[in-house]
Amino acid sequence: MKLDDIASPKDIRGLSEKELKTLAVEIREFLIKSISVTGGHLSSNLGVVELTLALHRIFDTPQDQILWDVGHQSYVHKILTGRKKDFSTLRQKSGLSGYPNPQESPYDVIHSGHSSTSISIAAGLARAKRLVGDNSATVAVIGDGSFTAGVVYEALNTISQEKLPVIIILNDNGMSISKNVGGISNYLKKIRTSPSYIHMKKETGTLIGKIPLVGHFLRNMLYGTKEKIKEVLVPGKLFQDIGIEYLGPVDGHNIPKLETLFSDIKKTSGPVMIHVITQKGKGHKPSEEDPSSFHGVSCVKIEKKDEILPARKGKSFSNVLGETLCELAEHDAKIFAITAAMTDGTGLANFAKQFPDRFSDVGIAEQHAVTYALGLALEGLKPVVCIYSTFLQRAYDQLVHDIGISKKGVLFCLDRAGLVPADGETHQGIFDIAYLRTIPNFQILLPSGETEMKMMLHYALENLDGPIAIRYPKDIAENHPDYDAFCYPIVKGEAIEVCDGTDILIITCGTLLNTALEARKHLQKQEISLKILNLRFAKPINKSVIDKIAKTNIPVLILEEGIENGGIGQAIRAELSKRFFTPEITTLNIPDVYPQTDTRKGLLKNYGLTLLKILDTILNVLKRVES
Ligand SMILES: Cc1ncc(C[n+]2csc(CCOP(=O)(O)OP(=O)(O)O)c2C)c(N)n1
Repeated sequence: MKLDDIASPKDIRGLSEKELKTLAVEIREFLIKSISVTGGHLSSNLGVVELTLALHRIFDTPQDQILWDVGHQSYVHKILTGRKKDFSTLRQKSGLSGYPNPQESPYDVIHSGHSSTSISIAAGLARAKRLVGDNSATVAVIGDGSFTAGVVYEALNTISQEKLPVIIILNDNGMSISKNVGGISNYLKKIRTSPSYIHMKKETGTLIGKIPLVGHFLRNMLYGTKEKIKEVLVPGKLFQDIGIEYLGPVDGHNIPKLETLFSDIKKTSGPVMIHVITQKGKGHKPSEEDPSSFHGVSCVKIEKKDEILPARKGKSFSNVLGETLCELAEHDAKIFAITAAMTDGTGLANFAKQFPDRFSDVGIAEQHAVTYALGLALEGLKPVVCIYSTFLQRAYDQLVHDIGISKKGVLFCLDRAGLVPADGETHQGIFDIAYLRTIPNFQILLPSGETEMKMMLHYALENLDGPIAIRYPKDIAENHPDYDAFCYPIVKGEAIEVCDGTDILIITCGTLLNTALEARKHLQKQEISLKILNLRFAKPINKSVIDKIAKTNIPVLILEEGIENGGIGQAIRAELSKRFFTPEITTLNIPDVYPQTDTRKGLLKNYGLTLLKILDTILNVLKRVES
């Protein structure tokens, strides 16, 4: 069977063990080749080839439902469900999503991208199926990294209480993006390295049973003392004790073994967990040796890690954060950095090495990360929670209830804020300005480039008498040559008049300031003069700033990389509406939609936030005002 001949899981169900082995090799070769061109999640997918084959052979998908937690490891599933031909478009505009997407295929149950939701969804599905007598299987495939999130335990509580027939496949490779952390992770490791209960139960039992005369008696005695033996030998006792049948650990690259287990539990009437051990990056030496670097890659040369392409030109905002935080922590022993499983992504790798006593990776536990920071702040430390904008959404109540009310000094560094390329709607960082603006006592700052980012970090850590957020995009932190941020010290709520002009006032902040300055240069040639106000703060915006805007007698264009509802534009309009005079205002931002997969440039263009689009808008506004 050739990989190209697979149109659906039906095509793999009759294959021999030998054919499956060949197919697994072909799938790996295809993944490596294809991701080397498009980029994507490599090592996680290489690790689940056999697991995915076994699942689709034993379960009657799509009637039996498989939920891929996070969904970044669903590429093999996509290949086996007729989507191999689309892999050249992976993570591109109108292309194949890098995550499950029900609009792509009936085999994808639900959109995902954020971790640890699969067991809760499976619980809901299973409960609903019970109501209508549907006995199709509900399977949640979840990695050990995703298994660190609190919501997983809320879901386990329900499936145990309601005895729901949810089948949990715990895909344990010992890794999150980086090494998995914490007590649960250690517990799983203990199981991984202890003798297998399945061995004891099935193989020892069978062997003993074969002993002439006494064998049967011995086996019964063995099972008679099962409870005692369990205490010593049963891995996964924790799960057994909360009412979830635990089976494993089992080699996740051994298809016959996996299939025997899956067949055994396929028609389970209660919750079951199968603990599957896999190797992240299997079959690609560089990924096997360094699965973190190959977790998510832009493009990859097949042989060497150091040939990851493309080499990014210039420092990213994440780099600037990491560097500056290290510099500041050298002189300030109170600085303490926290990440939720994103040490590398947020730029904290060096900080973690340099200041291990003042660093904590809490696993995929954003809610806990926020409230943990409050505890540190109560003891006088300066916690810096480094987190992606999209993942901080998880912790809204912690922000409101724990941080906002206490007014304690916690700095939030929101990476990947704004429009995020390649990952699609699940990872957009466009909501943070709106959700943080609703919370009393928060300051929100947006740096335009490297210098302002550094200044904002200094400002925040020197004035950390309440919650502060600095949000910045997945982009290069470039300083614009026409704006020397150093000349303007940061003052709470104060905006900077970057340049004066007579035709239109541009109000903006963050990296859009650089685009506005480019627009100014272009329009100078047409003798159109732009006045530019860099807000710096999305909150607070001082009354004096609003007063100045209110007095403007030229049209205003507000540029913001965030959603319209609850955004900066709306905030300014609301303040102005309290005054008698309001200037003519146009706003460019993201409307009430989930932006789809695209490049960052493509996304900015879609919402009118590129240079050309801004020039267009300015000319249209001026035309409208003239007529
Ligand atoms: C709420 C949330 N926080 C962070 C992430 C970023 N993230 C994506 S995959 C991943 C690691 C998941 O580890 P695991 O579940 O063990 O899967 P593996 O990649 O090891 O197969 C993380 C932290 C996310 N997707 N969702």
